[in-house]
Amino acid sequence: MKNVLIIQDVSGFGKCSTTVALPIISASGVTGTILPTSLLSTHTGPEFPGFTFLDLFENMKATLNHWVELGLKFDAVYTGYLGMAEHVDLLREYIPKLLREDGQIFIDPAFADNGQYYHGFDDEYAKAQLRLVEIADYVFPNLSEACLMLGVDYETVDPGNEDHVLMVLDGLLDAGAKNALITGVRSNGKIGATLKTAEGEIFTSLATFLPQSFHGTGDVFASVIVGSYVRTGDMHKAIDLAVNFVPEAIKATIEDETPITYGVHFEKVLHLLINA
Ligand code: PXL
Repeated sequence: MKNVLIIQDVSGFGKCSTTVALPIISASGVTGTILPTSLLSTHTGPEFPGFTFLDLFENMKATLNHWVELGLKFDAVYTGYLGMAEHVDLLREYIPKLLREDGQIFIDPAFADNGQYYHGFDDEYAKAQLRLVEIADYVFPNLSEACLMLGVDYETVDPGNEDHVLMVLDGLLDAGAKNALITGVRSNGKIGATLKTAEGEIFTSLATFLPQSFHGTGDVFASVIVGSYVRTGDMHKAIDLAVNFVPEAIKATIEDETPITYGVHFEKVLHLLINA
């Protein structure tokens, strides 16, 4: 059975990062092992002022050393929200020691949206994430994260303009990613993602655009791709699955009467991932 090392924060309430990645990867038929980077009461979005934050750097170091001593090896490593730029050097040192020779590294920078950094992040954090992009087999930023990492003005990039999207993808490949995927691209009223591979292949997948937006959909999207790709080895299928899964999760959330602060109810459509 394949085993993915998920390196993200644990936010107790609000459904994002590890609490999204683990169930999605399990439903995909892949084991998830977690390395928590930080522990928060909620995510850091504006709906939860006063959130708690505990950095777990020392515990990460001890855990990684323990796993190296045990000789554990993972089929893939998937990083998301870290919380501190200092984590990057540690991960660059330890990921190669824990990854099988044919293993894959997936990097979801997870630090910005709509051109704005999430609470607590800045240009230094974007630069640190770019150092993870250097070692990525696949990197999955949204346009905001890609622009902030590459020093491109977000306002000048149109997610509906293929040339603009390709320019940003080329920037990520030049930064060292073997393959790059931009999420949130738009075409003919639809929304989706465009992949550019090391070989120069371009693949776009689109689905219905729903105007409602929920926190955590980026984490849902990346986790579906990682789970599906690690199990099937088919990246086009994994992207199609993720692009279509997110609107299904949003529709299921809108039908529910819980408040928007409860996040996206991906649990209602997890069955779409079983044996997919
Ligand atoms: O969904 C990305 C994410 C993950 N973890 C934490 C966050 C966010 C986005 O705001 O605050 C703690």
